[in-house]
Amino acid sequence: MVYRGINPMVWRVKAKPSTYQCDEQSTALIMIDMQRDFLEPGGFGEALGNDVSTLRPVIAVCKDLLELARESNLTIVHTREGHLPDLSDLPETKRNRGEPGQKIGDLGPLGRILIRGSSGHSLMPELAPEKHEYVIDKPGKGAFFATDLHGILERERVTSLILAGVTTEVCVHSTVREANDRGYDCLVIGDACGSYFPDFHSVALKMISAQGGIFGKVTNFLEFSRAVSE
Ligand code: C5J
Repeated sequence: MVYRGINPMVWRVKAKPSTYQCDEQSTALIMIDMQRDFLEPGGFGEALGNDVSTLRPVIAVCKDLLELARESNLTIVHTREGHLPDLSDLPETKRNRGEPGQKIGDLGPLGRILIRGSSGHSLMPELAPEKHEYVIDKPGKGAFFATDLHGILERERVTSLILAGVTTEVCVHSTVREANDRGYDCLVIGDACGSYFPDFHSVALKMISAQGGIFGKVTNFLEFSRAVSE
């Protein structure tokens, strides 16, 4: 549980489609699926036929964002997509989808692909969680499905979410949509998100901020850090 002061700092972040406002006490950073399985060769991302090097620039931005969130005392949640070793939480449809060279649960260079406890499932070492930070293991794309994320955020009295991670159009998008339906005010840090498909990345961000911010708002790390240090 993060310490709560009496007068929380209010931040106004330049964002699309309009200024996003939150305060340090009711805001959490949700760092989505920054796992070796998505970012390193030999993992799930590559097994699906993707060039994982496209995601590498995102690591440094996520690291800066994580450090800023730590300095600002935000509630911090890391998520990891993955499945139980006996695959009991893996729908057949998900295992069979995409005809990857190797499927979820198969043995690859990073251990069993997308299986909890394998080295591919772990978070990138640069973004390793600190002891008091939450780590949510999720079997789906959205971070609220079949997890206790909503309960944790309610206990922490969090109402605003800052989102980053991979991939923009899949797990980030699914999580933003789920969060929006649960009443959270979402801000996506665009350059702290990444996709194997640059055009999907930019369209996915546009889809969030379009129509008056139908799912939330979008900014970049520079604007967020400016607002926090003002
Ligand atoms: C995918 C994710 N792309 N974390 N997962 O399968 O976005």
